[in-house]
Amino acid sequence: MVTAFIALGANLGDAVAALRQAVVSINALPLCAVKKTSSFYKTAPLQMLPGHAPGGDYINAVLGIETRLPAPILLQHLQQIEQAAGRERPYVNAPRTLDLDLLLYGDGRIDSPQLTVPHPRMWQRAFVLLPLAEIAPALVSQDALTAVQGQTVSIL
Ligand code: PH2
Ligand code: MG
Ligand code: MG
Repeated sequence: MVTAFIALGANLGDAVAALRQAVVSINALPLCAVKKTSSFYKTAPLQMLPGHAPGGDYINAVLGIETRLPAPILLQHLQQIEQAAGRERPYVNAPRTLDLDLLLYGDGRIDSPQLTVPHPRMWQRAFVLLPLAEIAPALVSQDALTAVQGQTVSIL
């Protein structure tokens, strides 16, 4: 059994409903159980690539799950849930109905074309670190939180 953490985000359509449905769908996956759900956070879009319209505010959250699925299979299931929520990818970082990112898979390190774990940008993102610190405080140091304190996030 592996403890994994998944970041949820949406800024198109009914984002709160999409995240709530995602929690239900992830808990219903084979060999997966949701153990911890962070608060939902309202977050300003973080623009990581110049030249791309970031869209409106996001709703973000982080889940802690226990799973017996291998990480690549878990990722495939997460992508199917994104598709079911109407996810389209017209361009990088486009506004989205649902984004599910695998942050951590136990202490596993994965570097494949499909999947990088730990998520390579998680330590730059308050919208990931604050909800993660809420459900797994031992995983996020005070220094890590200080590094992202300029970013606007608030509990919904
Ligand atoms: N996701 C991105 C890009 N920027 N900003 C916020 N606030 N929340 C996100 O989930 C987010 C983002 C790419 O995945
Ligand atoms: Mg994603
Ligand atoms: Mg993402």
